[in-house]
Formats: sequence, structure tokens, C-alpha cells
Amino acid sequence: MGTSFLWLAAALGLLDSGCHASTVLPRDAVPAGFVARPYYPAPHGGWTASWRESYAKAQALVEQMTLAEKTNITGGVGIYMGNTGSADRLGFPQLCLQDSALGVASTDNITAFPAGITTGATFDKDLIYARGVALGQEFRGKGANVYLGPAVGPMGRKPLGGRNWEGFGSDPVLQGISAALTIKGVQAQGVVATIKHLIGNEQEMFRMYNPFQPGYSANIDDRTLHELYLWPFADSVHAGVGSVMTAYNAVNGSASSQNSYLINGILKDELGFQGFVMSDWLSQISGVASALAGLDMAMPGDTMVPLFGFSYWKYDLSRSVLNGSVPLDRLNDMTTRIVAAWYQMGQDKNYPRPNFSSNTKNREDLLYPAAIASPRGQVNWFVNVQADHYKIARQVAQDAITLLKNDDNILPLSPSASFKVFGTDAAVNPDGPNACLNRACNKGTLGMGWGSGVADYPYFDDPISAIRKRAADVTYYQTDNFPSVPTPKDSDIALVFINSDAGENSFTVEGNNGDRNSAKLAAWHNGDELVKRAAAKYKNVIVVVHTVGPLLLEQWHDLPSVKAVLFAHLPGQEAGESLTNILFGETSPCGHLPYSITKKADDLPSSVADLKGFAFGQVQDTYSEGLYIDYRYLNKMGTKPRYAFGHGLSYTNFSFSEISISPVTRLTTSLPGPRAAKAPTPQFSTAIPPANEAKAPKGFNKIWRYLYSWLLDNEADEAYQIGTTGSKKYPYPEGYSNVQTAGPASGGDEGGNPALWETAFEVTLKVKNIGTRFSGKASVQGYVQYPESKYETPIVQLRDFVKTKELAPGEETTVRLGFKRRDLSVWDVEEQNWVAPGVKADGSMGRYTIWLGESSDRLRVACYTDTLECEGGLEPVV
Ligand SMILES: *[C@@H]1O[C@H](CO)[C@@H](O)[C@H](O)[C@H]1NC(C)=O
Ligand SMILES: *[C@@H]1O[C@H](CO)[C@@H](O)[C@H](O)[C@H]1NC(C)=O
Ligand SMILES: *[C@@H]1O[C@H](CO)[C@@H](O)[C@H](O)[C@H]1NC(C)=O
Ligand SMILES: *[C@@H]1O[C@H](CO)[C@@H](O)[C@H](O)[C@H]1NC(C)=O
Ligand SMILES: CC(=O)N[C@H]1CO[C@H](CO)[C@@H](O)[C@@H]1O
Ligand SMILES: CC(=O)N[C@H]1CO[C@H](CO)[C@@H](O)[C@@H]1O
Repeated sequence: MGTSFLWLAAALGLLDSGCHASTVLPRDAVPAGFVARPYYPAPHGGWTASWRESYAKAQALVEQMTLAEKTNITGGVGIYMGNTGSADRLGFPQLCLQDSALGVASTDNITAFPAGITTGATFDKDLIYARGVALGQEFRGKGANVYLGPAVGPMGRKPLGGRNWEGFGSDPVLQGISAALTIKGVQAQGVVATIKHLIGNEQEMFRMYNPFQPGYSANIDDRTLHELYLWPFADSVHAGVGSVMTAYNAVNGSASSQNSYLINGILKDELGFQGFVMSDWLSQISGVASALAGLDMAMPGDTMVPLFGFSYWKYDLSRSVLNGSVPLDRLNDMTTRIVAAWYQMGQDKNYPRPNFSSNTKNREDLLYPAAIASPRGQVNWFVNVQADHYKIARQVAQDAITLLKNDDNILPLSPSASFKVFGTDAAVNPDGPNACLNRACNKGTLGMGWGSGVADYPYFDDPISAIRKRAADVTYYQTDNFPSVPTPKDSDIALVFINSDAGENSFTVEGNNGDRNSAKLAAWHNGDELVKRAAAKYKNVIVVVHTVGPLLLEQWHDLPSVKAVLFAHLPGQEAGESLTNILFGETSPCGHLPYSITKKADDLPSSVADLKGFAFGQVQDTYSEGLYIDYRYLNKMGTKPRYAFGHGLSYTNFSFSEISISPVTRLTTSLPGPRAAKAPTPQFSTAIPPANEAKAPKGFNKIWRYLYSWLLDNEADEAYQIGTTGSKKYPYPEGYSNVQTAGPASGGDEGGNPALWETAFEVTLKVKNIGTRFSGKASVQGYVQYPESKYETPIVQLRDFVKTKELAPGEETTVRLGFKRRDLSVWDVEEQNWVAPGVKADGSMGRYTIWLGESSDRLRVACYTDTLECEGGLEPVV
């Protein structure tokens, strides 16, 4: 969602007399070889066992709905009007869909949790789930039906990309496991989670369609799509996610909101998604075409250019059904998917009504803020939903803190030292933590990026306050220009705070249009210079970095006085004590990098390192690097990064012992077994309904700009005439069909063929804290190296991870990692299925090497799937 874009769009819209017509922008040519294949019809939902009951209930309700009720609940009532339409007569409410992935946006008395990237840096499944539970409780407490998170697209392919921080890190497995756990936590509270953005939204600039230019096209080949970008969506569907949000950009030239191959084919048929697909705000660009392509809900309901009271759906969807262009069958499926998701989460029972407004902080205000004249009423109840969630927020922030370097064991610090603190990032924004709308400024401690992925801070625990609570001798220089300071003592400790921000394209901050197009991989506000100046003066410099993603550290990293570097990522409201708990040794740091930090920006290929600039027509973003992003690329090229993916130090050391591997479900074929047939889905009458089902009630009083699903009497009659006589034909897209298909071999249940999700091998080991002074949590990361085969694969790929509980010195624990069929497979483009290349023709198991370690470049322990042996003390493979 993007506020400033709206005003721009509205201004542009004045020039665009045809803005309510469902014209599709002409498609621009994509590079040779990339095609957006047609996939029709939209598969019906309701064929998996886990959703059967909810679909039965949904069918019973949808059968009673009129045409206008169905088209009412499949679309929003208009931007700034909030929510979807309802079917009040049948007790189906307006659904409140609310940002953001890190907390309930635009309201008070909530918790501003650490961002996705911070959550990913914990590598801690229990904590990720606990954050999901707490988020779900807060959304429910505010009466929001749908949590617009988590985000796994962007994946973090481009280090400069603006919204990477909303996701969990630049690896599909870290993203996928984190997303699935978040979804389970949120949905266990009865809130529908939304996995977003499907797919390829890897940069902000040029992402959106406007009347003059299409959004950029992410050109992704089939194997790369499956093994990287789609992977976390598959985990999310497997976790039972209730909704999916499409992306702004196009894929292979076709807009994500109406890409039939992506929505109908990949998401609904192959991954077996049973919930509903919504558009991102104002990303819908057509009416009939998007319905046929599988979109189920249009948000916020307006056309591409909003605020004129026009919609591609709502009244026009009623018309499209009456005139026979959108089969009633498709509308029934859309409606049933939405209602089924509502039942699936139990929202039919005692679900609270929304008790806040994201448009205003006032108790009473306009009820329809986008209308010129609107009645007033109470819109905010200030319900406090925080409970004790600050504890989880703080734990996540703390366990994400990634110690990159700690020379001379300078950390942890003694509170009796003399501290000189530098950098405006150490203290809360002096204008207040929420002074900038949607956090679209970089002032004070950076707790989150900017854009729609933010929440308001209820308070802000800043580092400087927390440091002052611990230590008596603290001098703070609240400036980013190195000040004149008294002659330092050798024992002085300089703490230098620097940051790097990014966000959504709807705002430009200090020349950065969402992506870090201007700042690039340098610290903001001349932070690198601040570190260098401090390092020239003081003997002991500790650098704390709040950042949306990687930075280049080379200017100062190796200066002798730069003793320690910590990445605190984006901590949310709990930035202070989470940091001092680490700095002063309350506990050991245990965060790990959710991306690699290279020595130079161009250590990555230009398709990834560079942002796409302006082009006439559609900007083309071609994924020519294929599977090779982040550590996959660096390893392939033999390029050593400054810090590898997964790196993170502790104050203590851990040992791995008694390592063993055992088969669980034996893989004896390289292909998964045949899928089960789809179970029957709800059947409805497909006859065009009577025109009066779409006619507005007599004496109905329209609120200006509010989007309704009713037509005028003559409009309804005319459309019905066309539909029932077949006097005009809709020009259906190439490949259009109305006959439901059996679905691909790679499908079969939520997440695809269930065989893909069976655990093939389990590795167990003992992890011991072999230090003597500090307790700490260890991260065990499992990377798979594939056997030689006709498929080229990245040298190692993360497949599972575990974080231990807090281990006291000498304490030991047993951990387990699991490796599924999918974790040992590649996507075969010819076969259109997952193939495990290590399974031999005679059914015996070949050699996958499962590497274990605390980081992607410190893999010294390996287990082999053929001999079922494990050994340690090896030279790392990368
Ligand atoms: C994009 O084009 C490539 C190359 O033809 C194809 O393999 C892939 O399936 C296409 N993806 C989509 C989503 O259409
Ligand atoms: C559509 O939803 C709006 C908002 O809840 C409601 O006022 C209107 O009556 C609904 N229309 C129908 C046909 O139920
Ligand atoms: C039916 O109505 C829709 C929405 O206005 C329109 O796009 C479509 O072209 C119409 N179909 C026919 C056959 O007139
Ligand atoms: C951990 O082990 C490494 C080398 O094995 C050693 O250099 C380091 O000092 C140890 N750290 C602690 C905190 O014991
Ligand atoms: C407990 C708490 O933070 N309550 C706040 C809820 O929101 C209102 C309005 O912003 C504040 O006045 C309360 O202090
Ligand atoms: C409008 C509305 O339903 N407000 C409710 C918000 O939630 C609180 C607490 O759950 C209720 O007391 C309000 O009635």
C-alpha cells in the first residue's frame, strides 16, 4: 500500500477519462524464452481433507447468498473506507484486513515487534512461533480478521531492495520455516494470515502499474521459481495459510494479480492452496481477466486510479456474471474460498468486531473518511492488546543480535568502564518515535524500515537510556559528525551507532526511493566516517549497526581499534535492554546473519547487485543468476565474503558430539509417488442468476466513493439480457477453458505432493557449552550438498536449523534436524516434478552430504545418506 502514490495516481487519473473501464494495458515484450502461459480455469477450492468441514459450512452459507452479496464480499468498499463488503443478512461481516507483518499498523496500545529480518536472525523456531502467537493475539484483540503478513517476497535477492527487512532473510528455507511458524502462531489465535507478495517483488522502484507504464516484469525460469522464490510460499500453504497476496510487479510480462499460470496453476493447483487470493492495494488492473486468472478478492476495491468510486469488481463483477463473461462458477468459488477461510479460523464464533480506525487516532471521527460528507461516530476504542508481549519482542530482538567480531574478547563490557557513545542512532528520534508518518524518515534509533510494513511504537526503549541504566560513566555525543572530545584514556570504550534504512516505494527518504538506491551499502549519515574518526581517537571501538540488510564494512572493519561489531538488525520497540543484556554479558549473543556480507557490492552478479533503472515500456528484471543468490553465488565463485550467511559469534563455545543420521521414510524412487485425486468440491448451480439479485434496494442512499456491488435496474437487466441470450461474446484469453482439471503430478495436498513433506533423514547430535564463564544458545544449521548428477546445484543449501535452549557452562542438550524429500530434490523442468537425484535407479540411496555447523562457512561435521555415517573435524566444503 502506498499513500503518496495514491495522490500521484489521483492526479494522473484526472487525465485518464477511461479509468473505470477494464482495459488491460498492452503487454510489453519480455526477454526471449520467458513466457506467461495460460492456465485455466481457476481450480475450485475445497478438495483437501483439512479444509473439508469449513468448505461444507461455507457452501451452506454461500448457497443462500444473492449475486450482490457474493460480489460484495469479494471486494473492498474503497480506499480509506476500510474492510470488505459484508452479507449482513446472513451474518457474514465485513472483514478487516490489516497491516503490518510486525504489529497492528496505524493504531495504539499495541506492540511494535522486531521486523522479519530480525526474527530470521534468531534462527530460533520456538521464538518465531511465539512472536506469531503474540501478533495473532494483538490482531484478534483489535478485531482485525486478517493479518497482512508474513512477507517472504521479497526474498532478499537484491541487497539494495527496499522491503527485504519485512521478510526473514536471503534464503528460501530460512524464509519458509519462519513464515510457516509465524502463520501457525497467528492462525492458532483465529486470525487469517496472509503470505505475500506472490511473487518476484525484489525491488521497489517501478513495481506498480500506472496508466502510463506497467510494473516491472520479474522474469524467472521455472526451476529458480520452484527452488527459491516459491519455496517459502509452499511452506506457507503447507502450514494452512488462509490467504495469499499477489505482488505489484508482473512475472514473465503478466501482472501478478492476473497471472493465470501463477495463481491458477502454481498456487491453487500445484500447491493446493485452499484459501483466498487477494490483490495488493491498487494492484488490480482488470475485471474479468483477473477473475478468470484466479484472483478472489480485490483490495481495496478501487480501480488502479482510486478515489473516483470506480471498481473493476463489485458492481462490475455483478455485471460480468449477469452478462455471462465471468462464469457464476468462478464467483461461487471466490466467495466460498473467502467464507471457508473465515470458518477455518473459527471466526464465526465470538470473533471481536474491529475496534480501531487506521485513518485517525481520535475517539470520534468521520465514519467514511474518503467521502466528502460523512457522518461521525466513535471509531476508536483504544483497546490495549499488549499483554506482556514486550517480553517476546525483547527476546527476539536480543536473540537476533549478531556478534560479527569480538577481538580480544572485548565484549562483554564491564559496567564500571568509561563509555563514550556516538551517533544519533543511539537515541530515540527527538521528535518522538512516531514523528514521521509510516516511519518515513531516518532519525534516531532505527527500529524498523518505512512504508506499509510498520506499526506505531507504543514507547521506545532506546539504547542510550538502557546503557545509562547499566553504567555510571557515560558521555553521549548525539551527533553523526565526530565532535571534538577530551583526550581519551586508553581504557575508554567508544560505542558507535550507525544505521541503514530502506522501505516502501511510496516514500522517498534522504534520496532513497524505497530501495537503497542512493545510500547503497554505506551507512547513512556518514556513519562509516564516524566509525573511522572514532577509531582514530579511541583504542576500543565497538560498532553497533541497526540495519535493513547488509552493509560494506571494509572501510573500517580491520582498523586495529575496531574491536567488536554487532548487527542489531531492526529491533522494534525493545532496542535498548535487548542490546545492553548482550553488551554487558547478561547472556551471550546468539543471532546469526540472515544474509551474507560481501567485501564489495560487485562480489554479487550485477543482476542482483544492481537495481533496475528507468526504461520506456516495461522494466525487465531478469533473474539471469538463477539459483545463485547470496551464499549460493559466493560459494560457486569461490568468493569469500566478509561474513558468511549464518555467521554469528558467542561469548562461549559449543561442541557437537554423538552425531548420528537415520532414515525415517525411506526414499526408494527419485520421483515422489503418485498423488491422490482431488476430493469432490462444493457444487453450485451455474445458471445466470436473476437480474434482481444485483439491483439496489429501493430508496438506497449511496455514500460517495463507497464501493457497492449493486447495479442500477436497467444496467442489471441489460447485462442479464446479454448473458442469457449470448448476444455478445467476451473475448476470452488464449488457452481459456471452463473444465476443471485433475491437477499436476507435483500437487496433491496443501504444499504439493504430500510425499515431498515426508522426513527422509533425521540427524541427532549433542550440543555442549564447553565454555566456563557464560551461558548461551547454540545454533545448529544443516546444509545439504547434493550428489553429482545431471543437475547443477549450489554447493551447499540450508535445509533445517535448530537453536538450543540456554545452556549453562558444561551443560549439554540433544537436538534433531529433519531433511524431507523436498530438501533432497531439484525441480525438473521437463518432468514438471521434484526429482531426488541421489536415489539410484535400483532404489538404493546415493550420497547426499549433510553438513552441520554454526554458520554456512564453518561446516566441519558431515553425515552421509549412503553409509549413514557421520564424521567431524573436516575441512569446510566452502
Ligand atoms: C516464465 O518463463 C519461463 C521460461 O519460459 C518458464 O519456465 C516459467 O514457467 C514462466 N513462469 C511463469 C510464472 O509463467
Ligand atoms: C455490502 O457491504 C456493505 C458494507 O458492509 C453493506 O452496507 C451493504 O449492504 C452490502 N451489500 C449487500 C448486497 O449485502
Ligand atoms: C460484461 O461486463 C464486464 C464488466 O463491465 C465487461 O468487461 C464485459 O466486456 C462484459 N461482457 C460482455 C459480453 O459484454
Ligand atoms: C572458542 O574457541 C576458539 C578456538 O577454538 C578460541 O579462540 C576462543 O577463545 C574460544 N572462545 C571462548 C569464549 O572460549
Ligand atoms: C496502556 C496504554 O498505552 N494506553 C494508551 C492507549 O491509547 C491511548 C490513545 O493513544 C493512550 O492515551 C493510552 O495511554
Ligand atoms: C466496536 C466494537 O465492537 N468495539 C469493541 C472493541 O473491543 C472491545 C474489547 O474487546 C469491546 O469492548 C468493544 O465493544
